[in-house]
Amino acid sequence: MRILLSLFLLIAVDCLPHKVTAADKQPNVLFLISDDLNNMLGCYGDPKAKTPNIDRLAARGVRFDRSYCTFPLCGPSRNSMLTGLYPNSTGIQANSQIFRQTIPSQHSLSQAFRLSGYFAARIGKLYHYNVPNSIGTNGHDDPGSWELELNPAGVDRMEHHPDIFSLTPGQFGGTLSWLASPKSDQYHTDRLMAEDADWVLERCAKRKDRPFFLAVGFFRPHTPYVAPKEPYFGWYPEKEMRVVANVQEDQSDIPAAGLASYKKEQDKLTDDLRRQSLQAYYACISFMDAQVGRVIDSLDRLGLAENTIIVFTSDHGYHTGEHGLWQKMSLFEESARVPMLIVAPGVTAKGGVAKSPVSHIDLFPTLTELCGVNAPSNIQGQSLVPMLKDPSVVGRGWAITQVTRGAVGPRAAQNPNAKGKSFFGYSLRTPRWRYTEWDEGNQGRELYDHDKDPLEQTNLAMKPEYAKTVDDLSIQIRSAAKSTFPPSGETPEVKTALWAPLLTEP
Ligand SMILES: [Ca+2]
Ligand SMILES: [Ca+2]
Repeated sequence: MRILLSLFLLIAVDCLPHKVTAADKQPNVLFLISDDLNNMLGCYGDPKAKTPNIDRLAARGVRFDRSYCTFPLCGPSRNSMLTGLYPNSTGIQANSQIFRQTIPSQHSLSQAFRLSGYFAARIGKLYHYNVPNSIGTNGHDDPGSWELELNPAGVDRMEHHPDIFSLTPGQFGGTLSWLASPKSDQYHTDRLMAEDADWVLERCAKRKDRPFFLAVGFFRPHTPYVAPKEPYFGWYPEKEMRVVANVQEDQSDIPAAGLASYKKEQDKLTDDLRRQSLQAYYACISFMDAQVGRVIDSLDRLGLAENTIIVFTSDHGYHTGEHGLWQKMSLFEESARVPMLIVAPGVTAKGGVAKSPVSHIDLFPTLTELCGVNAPSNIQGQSLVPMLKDPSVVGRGWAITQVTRGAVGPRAAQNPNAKGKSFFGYSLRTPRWRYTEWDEGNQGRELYDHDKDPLEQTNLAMKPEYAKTVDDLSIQIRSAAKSTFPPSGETPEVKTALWAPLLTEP
């Protein structure tokens, strides 16, 4: 009888509503992402950047020192990161598209959390937006990814457009452009988003029985570089801004494809404009940093921090004159590298630094593992949980970034005037080397030794003494590139039309 009773109790205990008990303990996720932000941050060693809030976040968890995007452009990178699939598997290799146009039944990151019972909310830019015109709308968003979406628009979108300086007057989305705004933080979009985040977190704090996934996508420092003049522009006196020297000499050993992200309008840059541009970019980073600080403060004030995983990253890197390049779409370190900080209470060592190369593709399996959420079986990254526990763990040991040259795939169809043959460049980053092949080597190769040449000034690919290194890395990059495709080996096609929301002229 006693045995029977014990058995009954065991079964009864086993039948308790596990889901509720587990959900109680499932951590929340606060996913913070900045737009067009490179590693010009205090915690990554930048001598000028004033980023005290991102720096203190880094001190709370693990800073990934060699983290890379899969494609240095908003749309392809974000679709890849948020599906856990490389651009060759999402089929999204241009802006203004969403993976529902190619692989509609794939579950996105926040959707996987929703399917596990999480409340998932988005504030600002997670998928692609036309910046600045689509600020204040849903952009090219995925409605299935969120239960709540908030799209504030501040003076940067609503009032300042006529006053913005641009290399091409009237254009300031893809063109270098900036404005020191006379309006203080509280009038700007990114600040309004931080206030919305506070409001959402207050709601979440009242519902501790339901874990949350809150994603906040800041628009700065994407062009136009608009931030409050005071204090941020004042922190970076124009005369103290650097201008990259010896560009012509540096460019002499770079294949044409490696420099093809240069835009003709950038011929208009004088050294004064280069300094002003850098001042404005830094000012936007510090303004965005202040908003990150507000969101972290809200999390702390509401008592949510001890059970909330925090991620901070950017969608890709950014050039500020290195190799004569500006903005994105190159395969150099500045464009491929991204900041990546992860704070996982009870898991991460405080102030840890992981040096082995990792990728955005790794965020999906990391977050689902930390939260006990089911991930789709076809995602392509590695879990970073072992590196969070011990930052010296090597993991996969490399990261691959790709980019298009000419027009490829659906873009070519839209742009019949595109000249010449289109092709891909792939770049592999190992702890020591950056190795790049343009059109499988037909349009050039680049090899940089980061042990001796962290600024990638000397291309070693054609030097006889590096022939063996090039051969080895060429085999490795082909194998890595192959792993970015779906099992079919075919990149899915974009099947439905494009759209671009515009707040003021719908
Ligand atoms: Ca971007
Ligand atoms: Ca060079």
